[in-house]
Amino acid sequence: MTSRRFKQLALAAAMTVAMPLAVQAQDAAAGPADPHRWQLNMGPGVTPTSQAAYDAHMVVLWVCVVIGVLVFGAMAVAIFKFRKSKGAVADTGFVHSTKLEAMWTAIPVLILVGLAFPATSGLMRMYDVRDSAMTVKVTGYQWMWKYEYLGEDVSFTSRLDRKHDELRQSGKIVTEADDPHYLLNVDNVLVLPVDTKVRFVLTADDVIHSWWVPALGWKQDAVPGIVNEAWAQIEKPGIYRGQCAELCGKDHGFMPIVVKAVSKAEFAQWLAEEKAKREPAMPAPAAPEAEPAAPAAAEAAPEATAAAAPQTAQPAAAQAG
Ligand SMILES: [Cu+2]
Repeated sequence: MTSRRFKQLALAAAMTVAMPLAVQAQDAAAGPADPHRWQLNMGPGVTPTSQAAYDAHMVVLWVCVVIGVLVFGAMAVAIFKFRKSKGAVADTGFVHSTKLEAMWTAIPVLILVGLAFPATSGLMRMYDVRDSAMTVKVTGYQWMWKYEYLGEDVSFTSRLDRKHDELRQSGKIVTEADDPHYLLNVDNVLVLPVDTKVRFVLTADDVIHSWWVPALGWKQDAVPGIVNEAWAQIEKPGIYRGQCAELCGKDHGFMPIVVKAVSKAEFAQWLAEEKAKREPAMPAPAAPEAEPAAPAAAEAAPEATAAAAPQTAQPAAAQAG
Protein backbone atom coordinates (compact mmCIF):
# COMPACT_ATOMS: atom_id res chain seq x y z
CA MET A 1 0.00 0.00 0.00
CA THR A 2 1.43 3.39 -0.95
CA SER A 3 1.89 5.91 1.79
CA ARG A 4 -0.51 8.30 0.01
CA ARG A 5 -3.24 5.66 -0.05
CA PHE A 6 -2.54 4.91 3.59
CA LYS A 7 -2.88 8.58 4.50
CA GLN A 8 -6.21 8.77 2.67
CA LEU A 9 -7.49 5.74 4.53
CA ALA A 10 -6.30 7.08 7.87
CA LEU A 11 -8.00 10.40 7.16
CA ALA A 12 -11.25 8.66 6.22
CA ALA A 13 -11.13 6.60 9.41
CA ALA A 14 -10.45 9.67 11.54
CA MET A 15 -13.35 11.52 9.88
CA THR A 16 -15.70 8.63 10.54
CA VAL A 17 -14.92 8.82 14.24
CA ALA A 18 -14.71 12.59 14.51
CA MET A 19 -17.72 13.63 12.39
CA PRO A 20 -20.48 12.43 14.71
CA LEU A 21 -18.65 13.99 17.65
CA ALA A 22 -18.33 17.28 15.80
CA VAL A 23 -22.02 17.23 14.87
CA GLN A 24 -22.94 16.43 18.46
CA ALA A 25 -20.77 19.25 19.74
CA GLN A 26 -22.40 21.82 17.43
CA ASP A 27 -25.91 20.61 17.90
CA ALA A 28 -27.48 21.87 21.09
CA ALA A 29 -30.64 19.90 20.31
CA ALA A 30 -28.83 16.55 20.37
CA GLY A 31 -30.22 14.14 22.94
CA PRO A 32 -28.17 11.90 25.23
CA ALA A 33 -29.86 8.85 23.70
CA ASP A 34 -29.50 9.86 20.05
CA PRO A 35 -28.16 7.08 17.84
CA HIS A 36 -24.66 7.67 16.52
CA ARG A 37 -22.76 6.56 13.48
CA TRP A 38 -21.49 2.97 13.56
CA GLN A 39 -23.62 2.21 16.57
CA LEU A 40 -23.99 -1.57 16.61
CA ASN A 41 -26.05 -2.28 19.68
CA MET A 42 -29.38 -0.89 20.83
CA GLY A 43 -29.11 1.87 23.43
CA PRO A 44 -29.95 1.29 27.10
CA GLY A 45 -32.44 4.18 27.07
CA VAL A 46 -33.23 6.46 29.99
CA THR A 47 -35.99 4.70 31.93
CA PRO A 48 -35.95 1.70 34.30
CA THR A 49 -38.02 -0.30 31.81
CA SER A 50 -35.75 0.50 28.87
CA GLN A 51 -32.82 -0.60 31.02
CA ALA A 52 -34.68 -3.85 31.82
CA ALA A 53 -35.28 -4.43 28.10
CA TYR A 54 -31.62 -3.71 27.37
CA ASP A 55 -30.45 -6.09 30.11
CA ALA A 56 -32.75 -8.88 28.88
CA HIS A 57 -31.45 -8.28 25.35
CA MET A 58 -27.82 -8.52 26.51
CA VAL A 59 -28.46 -11.76 28.43
CA VAL A 60 -30.05 -13.28 25.31
CA LEU A 61 -27.19 -12.02 23.15
CA TRP A 62 -24.50 -13.64 25.33
CA VAL A 63 -26.45 -16.90 25.64
CA CYS A 64 -26.65 -16.95 21.83
CA VAL A 65 -22.92 -16.22 21.56
CA VAL A 66 -22.07 -19.15 23.88
CA ILE A 67 -24.42 -21.51 22.01
CA GLY A 68 -22.99 -20.34 18.67
CA VAL A 69 -19.38 -20.92 19.79
CA LEU A 70 -20.22 -24.40 21.18
CA VAL A 71 -22.26 -25.57 18.18
CA PHE A 72 -19.98 -24.20 15.46
CA GLY A 73 -16.92 -25.32 17.46
CA ALA A 74 -18.23 -28.88 17.67
CA MET A 75 -19.01 -28.80 13.95
CA ALA A 76 -15.51 -27.56 13.15
CA VAL A 77 -13.92 -30.31 15.24
CA ALA A 78 -16.14 -32.93 13.58
CA ILE A 79 -15.37 -31.65 10.09
CA PHE A 80 -11.62 -31.19 10.41
CA LYS A 81 -10.56 -33.84 12.93
CA PHE A 82 -12.70 -36.67 11.61
CA ARG A 83 -12.36 -36.12 7.89
CA LYS A 84 -12.20 -38.97 5.37
CA SER A 85 -8.70 -38.09 4.18
CA LYS A 86 -7.48 -38.73 7.72
CA GLY A 87 -8.95 -42.19 7.58
CA ALA A 88 -12.18 -41.55 9.52
CA VAL A 89 -14.91 -44.14 8.98
CA ALA A 90 -18.57 -43.28 9.54
CA ASP A 91 -20.12 -44.92 12.61
CA THR A 92 -23.13 -46.66 11.09
CA GLY A 93 -24.04 -48.46 14.31
CA PHE A 94 -24.73 -45.28 16.32
CA VAL A 95 -28.32 -44.47 15.33
CA HIS A 96 -30.11 -43.90 18.62
CA SER A 97 -29.30 -42.67 22.12
CA THR A 98 -32.14 -42.05 24.55
CA LYS A 99 -29.78 -40.29 26.93
CA LEU A 100 -28.58 -37.83 24.26
CA GLU A 101 -32.10 -37.14 23.02
CA ALA A 102 -33.29 -36.39 26.57
CA MET A 103 -30.33 -34.03 26.98
CA TRP A 104 -30.85 -32.08 23.77
CA THR A 105 -34.49 -31.64 24.68
CA ALA A 106 -33.98 -30.70 28.33
CA ILE A 107 -31.10 -28.27 27.87
CA PRO A 108 -32.87 -25.96 25.36
CA VAL A 109 -36.02 -26.03 27.51
CA LEU A 110 -34.01 -24.95 30.54
CA ILE A 111 -32.29 -22.20 28.51
CA LEU A 112 -35.64 -20.88 27.25
CA VAL A 113 -37.17 -20.91 30.74
CA GLY A 114 -34.09 -19.06 32.01
CA LEU A 115 -34.44 -16.42 29.27
CA ALA A 116 -38.18 -16.03 29.91
CA PHE A 117 -37.54 -14.78 33.46
CA PRO A 118 -35.89 -11.40 32.73
CA ALA A 119 -38.21 -10.83 29.72
CA THR A 120 -41.42 -11.56 31.65
CA SER A 121 -40.47 -9.59 34.75
CA GLY A 122 -39.59 -6.61 32.52
CA LEU A 123 -42.90 -6.84 30.65
CA MET A 124 -44.91 -7.10 33.86
CA ARG A 125 -43.18 -3.98 35.13
CA MET A 126 -43.91 -2.15 31.88
CA TYR A 127 -47.63 -2.79 32.19
CA ASP A 128 -47.83 -1.68 35.84
CA VAL A 129 -49.03 1.92 35.60
CA ARG A 130 -50.03 2.17 39.29
CA ASP A 131 -48.73 4.98 41.52
CA SER A 132 -48.06 7.37 38.67
CA ALA A 133 -47.65 11.04 39.56
CA MET A 134 -49.25 12.48 36.41
CA THR A 135 -51.02 11.42 33.23
CA VAL A 136 -50.51 12.58 29.66
CA LYS A 137 -53.11 11.73 27.06
CA VAL A 138 -51.64 11.16 23.62
CA THR A 139 -53.93 11.22 20.60
CA GLY A 140 -52.73 10.32 17.14
CA TYR A 141 -54.07 12.20 14.14
CA GLN A 142 -53.23 12.10 10.47
CA TRP A 143 -50.52 13.47 10.80
CA MET A 144 -49.62 14.90 14.15
CA TRP A 145 -49.92 14.22 17.85
CA LYS A 146 -52.04 15.90 20.48
CA TYR A 147 -50.84 15.99 24.08
CA GLU A 148 -53.11 16.69 27.04
CA TYR A 149 -51.78 17.03 30.57
CA LEU A 150 -54.82 15.54 32.29
CA GLY A 151 -56.15 17.58 35.19
CA GLU A 152 -53.90 20.52 34.31
CA ASP A 153 -55.96 22.03 31.50
CA VAL A 154 -52.89 22.20 29.28
CA SER A 155 -53.01 20.65 25.83
CA PHE A 156 -51.49 21.27 22.43
CA THR A 157 -50.79 19.65 19.13
CA SER A 158 -47.31 18.68 18.02
CA ARG A 159 -46.49 18.47 14.35
CA LEU A 160 -43.50 18.38 12.03
CA ASP A 161 -41.22 21.43 12.22
CA ARG A 162 -42.34 23.89 9.49
CA LYS A 163 -38.77 24.34 8.28
CA HIS A 164 -38.43 20.60 7.75
CA ASP A 165 -41.76 20.51 5.99
CA GLU A 166 -40.54 23.20 3.58
CA LEU A 167 -37.22 21.39 3.08
CA ARG A 168 -38.90 18.12 2.26
CA GLN A 169 -41.16 19.75 -0.30
CA SER A 170 -38.33 21.76 -1.87
CA GLY A 171 -37.02 18.75 -3.79
CA LYS A 172 -33.51 19.48 -2.47
CA ILE A 173 -31.32 16.60 -1.32
CA VAL A 174 -31.16 17.29 2.39
CA THR A 175 -27.87 16.66 4.18
CA GLU A 176 -26.78 16.73 7.79
CA ALA A 177 -25.56 20.29 7.22
CA ASP A 178 -29.14 21.45 6.57
CA ASP A 179 -30.34 19.96 9.82
CA PRO A 180 -28.89 17.11 11.88
CA HIS A 181 -32.41 16.24 13.01
CA TYR A 182 -34.16 16.51 9.66
CA LEU A 183 -37.77 15.28 9.94
CA LEU A 184 -37.26 14.65 13.65
CA ASN A 185 -38.18 18.08 15.06
CA VAL A 186 -41.64 19.33 15.98
CA ASP A 187 -43.20 22.71 16.65
CA ASN A 188 -44.36 21.95 20.21
CA VAL A 189 -42.35 19.43 22.22
CA LEU A 190 -43.79 17.23 24.95
CA VAL A 191 -42.21 18.54 28.15
CA LEU A 192 -41.96 16.04 31.01
CA PRO A 193 -40.32 16.10 34.43
CA VAL A 194 -37.48 13.69 35.25
CA ASP A 195 -37.66 11.20 38.12
CA THR A 196 -41.46 11.21 37.92
CA LYS A 197 -43.64 8.26 37.00
CA VAL A 198 -45.64 9.59 34.05
CA ARG A 199 -48.60 7.54 32.89
CA PHE A 200 -49.56 7.77 29.24
CA VAL A 201 -53.00 7.00 27.90
CA LEU A 202 -52.91 6.62 24.15
CA THR A 203 -55.62 6.68 21.56
CA ALA A 204 -56.19 7.90 18.01
CA ASP A 205 -58.82 9.89 16.22
CA ASP A 206 -58.69 8.47 12.70
CA VAL A 207 -56.50 5.45 12.01
CA ILE A 208 -54.06 3.38 14.06
CA HIS A 209 -50.83 5.18 14.96
CA SER A 210 -48.11 4.08 17.32
CA TRP A 211 -46.26 6.32 19.73
CA TRP A 212 -42.62 5.34 19.93
CA VAL A 213 -39.66 6.98 21.61
CA PRO A 214 -36.89 4.36 21.71
CA ALA A 215 -35.10 5.93 24.70
CA LEU A 216 -38.22 5.36 26.83
CA GLY A 217 -38.10 1.65 26.09
CA TRP A 218 -41.54 1.00 24.66
CA LYS A 219 -43.85 1.61 21.78
CA GLN A 220 -47.61 1.67 22.20
CA ASP A 221 -50.33 1.54 19.57
CA ALA A 222 -52.78 4.44 19.47
CA VAL A 223 -56.04 2.89 18.29
CA PRO A 224 -59.31 4.77 17.59
CA GLY A 225 -61.92 3.86 20.21
CA ILE A 226 -59.42 2.14 22.47
CA VAL A 227 -57.30 3.58 25.27
CA ASN A 228 -53.92 1.94 25.76
CA GLU A 229 -51.64 2.63 28.67
CA ALA A 230 -47.92 2.90 29.26
CA TRP A 231 -45.60 4.72 31.61
CA ALA A 232 -42.14 6.19 31.74
CA GLN A 233 -39.89 7.49 34.45
CA ILE A 234 -37.15 9.42 32.71
CA GLU A 235 -33.90 9.44 34.64
CA LYS A 236 -31.84 11.90 32.60
CA PRO A 237 -32.81 15.38 31.42
CA GLY A 238 -32.50 15.79 27.68
CA ILE A 239 -34.24 15.59 24.33
CA TYR A 240 -35.56 12.23 23.20
CA ARG A 241 -36.85 11.72 19.71
CA GLY A 242 -39.18 9.20 18.20
CA GLN A 243 -41.64 8.68 15.40
CA CYS A 244 -44.99 7.19 14.60
CA ALA A 245 -44.38 3.46 14.30
CA GLU A 246 -47.57 2.31 12.61
CA LEU A 247 -48.13 2.91 8.91
CA CYS A 248 -50.92 5.46 9.09
CA GLY A 249 -51.14 7.04 5.66
CA LYS A 250 -49.16 9.16 3.24
CA ASP A 251 -47.49 11.34 5.89
CA HIS A 252 -46.74 8.51 8.32
CA GLY A 253 -43.05 9.34 8.02
CA PHE A 254 -43.65 12.98 8.88
CA MET A 255 -45.15 12.89 12.36
CA PRO A 256 -42.11 12.81 14.65
CA ILE A 257 -42.16 12.92 18.43
CA VAL A 258 -39.91 15.03 20.62
CA VAL A 259 -39.86 14.62 24.39
CA LYS A 260 -37.97 17.19 26.42
CA ALA A 261 -37.19 15.93 29.93
CA VAL A 262 -36.46 18.69 32.43
CA SER A 263 -36.02 18.93 36.20
CA LYS A 264 -39.15 18.91 38.34
CA ALA A 265 -38.72 22.61 39.15
CA GLU A 266 -38.34 23.56 35.48
CA PHE A 267 -41.38 21.47 34.62
CA ALA A 268 -43.51 23.18 37.29
CA GLN A 269 -42.41 26.55 35.91
CA TRP A 270 -43.14 25.52 32.32
CA LEU A 271 -46.58 24.20 33.29
CA ALA A 272 -47.41 27.43 35.13
CA GLU A 273 -46.37 29.47 32.08
CA GLU A 274 -48.49 27.31 29.77
CA LYS A 275 -51.50 27.74 32.04
CA ALA A 276 -50.95 31.49 32.22
CA LYS A 277 -50.80 31.64 28.41
CA ARG A 278 -54.17 29.97 28.19
CA GLU A 279 -56.08 31.79 30.92
CA PRO A 280 -56.34 35.33 29.49
CA ALA A 281 -57.31 33.90 26.14
CA MET A 282 -60.41 32.30 27.65
CA PRO A 283 -62.87 35.22 28.14
CA ALA A 284 -62.06 36.99 24.87
CA PRO A 285 -63.35 35.33 21.74
CA ALA A 286 -59.85 34.11 20.96
CA ALA A 287 -58.53 33.67 17.44
CA PRO A 288 -61.20 35.37 15.34
CA GLU A 289 -62.79 32.64 13.30
CA ALA A 290 -60.22 32.67 10.51
CA GLU A 291 -61.44 33.70 7.09
CA PRO A 292 -64.33 31.41 6.21
CA ALA A 293 -62.08 29.35 3.98
CA ALA A 294 -63.65 26.58 2.00
CA PRO A 295 -63.45 23.35 4.02
CA ALA A 296 -61.49 21.71 1.23
CA ALA A 297 -58.83 24.42 1.39
CA ALA A 298 -58.54 24.09 5.17
CA GLU A 299 -58.08 20.37 4.82
CA ALA A 300 -55.45 20.77 2.17
CA ALA A 301 -53.35 23.08 4.30
CA PRO A 302 -53.90 22.13 7.93
CA GLU A 303 -50.34 23.28 8.72
CA ALA A 304 -51.25 26.85 8.02
CA THR A 305 -54.14 26.97 10.48
CA ALA A 306 -52.24 25.17 13.22
CA ALA A 307 -49.19 27.36 12.73
CA ALA A 308 -51.31 30.47 13.09
CA ALA A 309 -52.56 29.37 16.52
CA PRO A 310 -50.73 26.23 17.57
CA GLN A 311 -51.88 26.50 21.18
CA THR A 312 -55.57 26.82 20.51
CA ALA A 313 -56.11 25.18 17.19
CA GLN A 314 -58.08 21.99 17.43
CA PRO A 315 -57.12 19.35 14.92
CA ALA A 316 -59.39 19.49 11.92
CA ALA A 317 -60.33 15.88 12.45
CA ALA A 318 -61.57 16.64 15.97
CA GLN A 319 -63.86 19.37 14.71
CA ALA A 320 -65.26 17.12 12.07
CA GLY A 321 -65.97 14.34 14.57
CU1 LIG B 1 -49.12 7.82 12.51
